[in-house]
Amino acid sequence: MQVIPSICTFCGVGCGIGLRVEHGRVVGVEPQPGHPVSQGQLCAKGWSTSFAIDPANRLREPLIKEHGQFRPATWDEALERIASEFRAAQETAGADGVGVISCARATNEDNYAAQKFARAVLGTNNVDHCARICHSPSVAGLARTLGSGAMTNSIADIDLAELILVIGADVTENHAMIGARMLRAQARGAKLVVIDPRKTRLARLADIHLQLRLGSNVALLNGLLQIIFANGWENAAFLAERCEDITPLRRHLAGITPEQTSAATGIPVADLLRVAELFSHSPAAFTAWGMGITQFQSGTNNVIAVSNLALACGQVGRPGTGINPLRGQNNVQGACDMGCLPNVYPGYQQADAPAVQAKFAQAWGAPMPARPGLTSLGMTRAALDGNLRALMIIGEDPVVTDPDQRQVARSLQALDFLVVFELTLTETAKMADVVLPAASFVEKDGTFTNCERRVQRIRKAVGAPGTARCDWQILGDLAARMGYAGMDWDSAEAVFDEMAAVAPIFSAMSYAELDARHGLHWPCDAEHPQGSPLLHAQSFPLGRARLIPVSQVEPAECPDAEYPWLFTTHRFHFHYNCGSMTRKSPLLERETPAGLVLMNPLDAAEHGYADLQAVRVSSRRGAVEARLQLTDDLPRGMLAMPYHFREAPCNRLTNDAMDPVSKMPELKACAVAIEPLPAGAAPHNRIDASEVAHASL
Ligand SMILES: Nc1nc2c(c(=O)[nH]1)N[C@H]1C(S)=C(S)[C@@H](COP(=O)(O)OP(=O)(O)OC[C@H]3O[C@@H](n4cnc5c(=O)[nH]c(N)nc54)[C@H](O)[C@@H]3O)O[C@H]1N2
Ligand SMILES: Nc1nc2c(c(=O)[nH]1)N[C@H]1C(S)=C(S)[C@@H](COP(=O)(O)OP(=O)(O)OC[C@H]3O[C@@H](n4cnc5c(=O)[nH]c(N)nc54)[C@H](O)[C@@H]3O)O[C@H]1N2
Ligand code: SF4
Ligand SMILES: [Mo]
Repeated sequence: MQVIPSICTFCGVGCGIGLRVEHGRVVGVEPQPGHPVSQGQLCAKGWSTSFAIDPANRLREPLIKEHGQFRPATWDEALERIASEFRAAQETAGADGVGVISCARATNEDNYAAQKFARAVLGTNNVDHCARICHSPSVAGLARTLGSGAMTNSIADIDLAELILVIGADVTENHAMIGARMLRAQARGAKLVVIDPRKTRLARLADIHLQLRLGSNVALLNGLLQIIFANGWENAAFLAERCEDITPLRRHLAGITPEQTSAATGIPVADLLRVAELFSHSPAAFTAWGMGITQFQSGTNNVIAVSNLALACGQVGRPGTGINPLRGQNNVQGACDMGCLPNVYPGYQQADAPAVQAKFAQAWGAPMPARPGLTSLGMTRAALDGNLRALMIIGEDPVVTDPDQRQVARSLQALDFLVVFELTLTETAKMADVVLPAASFVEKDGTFTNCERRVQRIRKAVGAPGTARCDWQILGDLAARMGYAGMDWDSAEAVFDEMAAVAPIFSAMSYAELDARHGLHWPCDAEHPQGSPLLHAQSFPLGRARLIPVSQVEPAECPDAEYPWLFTTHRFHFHYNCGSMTRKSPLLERETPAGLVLMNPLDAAEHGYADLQAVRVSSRRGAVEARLQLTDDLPRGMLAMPYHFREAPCNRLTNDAMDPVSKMPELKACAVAIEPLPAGAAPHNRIDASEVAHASL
């Protein structure tokens, strides 16, 4: 048996795996010994990788829909159809009448190709990906406070931290190897503080759990900061040396009392005082956050409030500290870095800057679009309005993972043409006119960039099933068919080298350098040839950092007489996003086999519900049936669902009210009603999205 070193395909931790290959098949996975991130361990999802990519579960040939049914097609026919449909859409609706949604699960090389295809071949900046509904508020918020939106420190800094502050992240479940590292830090004496409305596993083990009222993040963070200012616990030297004038922020917070903060958040004054004192006095505090603060209409403000707190206490720019958004997908950092965003080119070069446009027009030999493009939800809305006619989705399943499923289904149906590149026939792929089989990460060379900006190599271990191909190859062929010759690379390495030549933050990276060690952190250039595990030690990209006054904003939809329960969505350890990969594993499927609605047992007793009872949950946008699971993880008055289960799709309920800055939808809060199903009835939901688009749910 051969063991080929690679990187896990699931979350942004970026664990090192070995692919066990026998007779041309990946038969298992083992941890890479000595890998600096995973240190010889993997979580349950990593161990179960071989099911997720098994050829038996995969698309093998292109499919074209005729009279509502898919039939197999040749690559020639499928690509010709895509080329002509995209050209036709642009003739009717202009260059911006088409769009590309790229894939944070695919490689940097695939993502570089996707945005180059959008800009150089289609002539539009309509390119985006799932970061929009993930960490876009972190990117927007930190751009305003520091000038750069990535993790400032590295995962290894957890080993050096004296205090770890986790806000709105369920780390043991979702970034399992980072969660384990935090618990090891606590065992050696670091203090662990968790801010979360649920009693997560990490919250139960923490030294202090601030179980705040859901959505009261800015009230809490402002309140902590006011206690720090009132007691003179801020880091005056750091503020004077590294930050802009903080007088406006001091004034903004001056009137707040700990009692008011306690009333607004539900947290006892004594706990507020203790956390403010611990955080401000710690020699090194590592701050990390996730979807519990970004997925709100106040997402950008929430991130700014975290940044304010860390800056005021000087907890950034040194080992063991940092302002650290825990990026979710294995390569979501990379998809952003590659420029799969409507406003930036590779390496965060601004799409509306004439000098940048001129640079890429010259490098790629094609005119560049003048204006920034639409976001992913902007594209689906434009489809409904008839302004976007053709869409390419490379490895995303918005029918299951975007808010307000019926609206998403209607948008996709309103398109003239949809093409999806996928490993399997997802709910979104079922809606497509053409589906292309994509090679998975074990069938290609390339790179993934984990949450700490570490670019790591993945390697082709086996051939792809049927005629499946790498996303960058498919895009290159399609480009040639559409009359553009600048994407005819002969290897993933050639794509990477072209990328490194146009994106200064990668200029000193090459496959040889990445192979020689366990990857490199960007920026990696002439000044930092060994990469940059720690950012902002001397100065910030903005020069001085900014502490910006922000105020508490409640969720767009709060419980009322008609929809009396607060509803939130989160993740389970054993399943990953739309579930299209982890649910192929019988081992993972055995652990959490189906959609559940979580409820506090005291609420159940009061309203007469029992564990595993079948219920119907409804919001202003739709309804879903599932079974109840009683758990005191949840506070009273709140219901929660995971979003991995296509047959119990919680995104039928969620609200697409958006953060005005980042366009993040409010996936963490809306209002719902619940009712029992008749005795003996089992939960049942219509799954077919084309039916869902028309049904009254
Ligand atoms: N097992 C597994 N791992 C995954 C994924 C997966 O699907 N499954 N997905 C990956 C992806 S794409 C991402 S982005 C990451 C996401 O990882 P996380 O950020 O951990 O994601 P969630 O579980 O959605 O939400 C995190 C926490 O936010 C809390 N929360 C809700 N509202 C509030 C609030 O108002 N304030 C605070 N402070 N907390 C709140 C929830 O209770 C929850 O515990 O995980 C990645 N890893
Ligand atoms: N209610 C609710 N909804 C949410 C969230 C939430 O917390 N609550 N979280 C949001 C977040 S943070 C995120 S990131 C999104 C994730 O939403 P999605 O990106 O839609 O979720 P994934 O399951 O990761 O889908 C990726 C698809 O890519 C395919 N794939 C994997 N590798 C490749 C490849 O190399 N090439 C191609 N072409 N395809 C590939 C997989 O088969 C899979 O179907 O969900 C969001 N939706
Ligand atoms: S922690 Fe994340 S990267 Fe590591 S094995 Fe688990 S899913 Fe894979
Ligand atoms: Mo995410």
